[in-house]
Amino acid sequence: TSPKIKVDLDNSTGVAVLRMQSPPVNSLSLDFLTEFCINLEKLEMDKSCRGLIITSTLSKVFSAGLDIMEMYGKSPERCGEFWKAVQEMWLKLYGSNMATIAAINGSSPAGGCLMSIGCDYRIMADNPRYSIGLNETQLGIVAPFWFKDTLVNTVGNRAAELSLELGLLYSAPDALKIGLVDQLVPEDQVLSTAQDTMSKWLAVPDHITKSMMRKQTIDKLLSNREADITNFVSFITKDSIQRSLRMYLEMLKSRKA
Ligand code: CO8
Repeated sequence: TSPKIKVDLDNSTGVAVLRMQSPPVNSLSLDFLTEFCINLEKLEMDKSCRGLIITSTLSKVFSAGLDIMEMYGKSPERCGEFWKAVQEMWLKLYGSNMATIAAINGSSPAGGCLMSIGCDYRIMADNPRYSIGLNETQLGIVAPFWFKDTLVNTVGNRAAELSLELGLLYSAPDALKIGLVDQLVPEDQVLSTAQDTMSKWLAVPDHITKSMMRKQTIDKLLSNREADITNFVSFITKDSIQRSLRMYLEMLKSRKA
């Protein structure tokens, strides 16, 4: 199978661009997450790499979030393995020593939003048709505490409360208003703006402050990792939750017709 992720490291700037290239929607399957983590680990260990920009090669979609097929009709063991990979992706990204920028050039629901808010800064295409948010409640599922924590850290408690309880997806302009993204630029300038912005982040020569800001949130998952997996598996394998997921999948398919 062809790689779902392509990484280009510019040795002169120390900035890597990670492109998600898994059609149709860059959904986060177990294979995708594994590949993502391997790439992140490589960059993290590479002393010459100090900045990471994450973007998508697909038109219209940054990432559709967790692959729903990984949560539907799968064995508890497989669900556990999948969830561990989701945790790992977030731990590596949120805790990265690199400066990280999400160049959001399309829609970014649920897990796509988690990936975006795992970065230090977000630049989104100024297109009202693109949306971003933690819409889990609309699928009949509950965003885990560390999704919630990351959102609270990004937009504050009140905006996070509204956003999570209603499962809101924000259009790019609305996302800017609540601070879910930091900047909107024309679609063809998303990556170049990310490159320019990165130089500002790299001019500040430490990641200790970043770690100070994020450590508590990360430690909370680290010390509850197994319980969080058990919790996910028992939740997602419930008949009622499986029914919700099936209905949501059917809705996604019928929307197309
Ligand atoms: N997983 C699997 N398949 C998907 C997903 C997904 N997340 N999203 C889309 N697809 C499929 C569609 O079903 C469709 O399949 P097919 O071609 O066979 O009909 C194909 O991808 C293309 O999708 P669209 O036609 O919808 O493409 P568009 O370009 O029109 O729209 C969007 C792209 C906006 C990304 C749209 O597909 C969308 O809204 N997708 C759903 C996004 C979503 O709600 N994801 C939530 C995933 S759950 C999650 O990430 C966190 C879960 C936390 C669990 C906690 C439990 C305790």
